[in-house]
Amino acid sequence: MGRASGILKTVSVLRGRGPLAAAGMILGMAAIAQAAEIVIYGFEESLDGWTIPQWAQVSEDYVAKDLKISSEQASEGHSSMRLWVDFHGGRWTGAYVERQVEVTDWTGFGSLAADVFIPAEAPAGLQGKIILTVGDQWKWTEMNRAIPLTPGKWTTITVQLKPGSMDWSFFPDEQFRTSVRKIGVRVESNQKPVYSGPIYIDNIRLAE
Ligand SMILES: [Ca+2]
Repeated sequence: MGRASGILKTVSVLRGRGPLAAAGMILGMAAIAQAAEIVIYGFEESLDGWTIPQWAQVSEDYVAKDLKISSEQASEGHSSMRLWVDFHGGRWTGAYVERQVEVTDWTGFGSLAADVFIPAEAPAGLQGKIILTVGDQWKWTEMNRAIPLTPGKWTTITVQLKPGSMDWSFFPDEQFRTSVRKIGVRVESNQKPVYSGPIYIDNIRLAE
């Protein structure tokens, strides 16, 4: 099995589709092999299983109110995932969404990226992070820094998955990307700014 078809198989299962769907994607194979990057969640037809987890819905620290797909903004295709948030300021609050993945072995991939958009009228100061839940113990694993989000623009948040990556609070070994359980994205306000409105997430992708 060639590298591209191996990735194709992984992606088709990540998306929860069968081998027929994978065969249907073969036309895109050359592009995948060339770009070595594949969109795993594009929010074109559904939320692809993404949710605001129950614990976040009942936590005072977490302020995401509603989640749906929207054609108001997109960095890939025609729609994105829209998260309605209510950052009231005065202390740390976050808006977190996640999805459990079906294929946990990401050995073939070197990085994960997600695009996040906040409207032009939103204040500066909001920041975003990718969070993975990994391993047999389902360890919550955050990036070691948050990425500033620029109002009116898409911001790409990228994390490296390979051994020795500098993006986490520890240096991951080869084991790290063999057991990925969940992908999460969190936008946070550390005491400020105050913002109530939409945040858009799109084009969640893996690259070699
Ligand atoms: Ca999209």
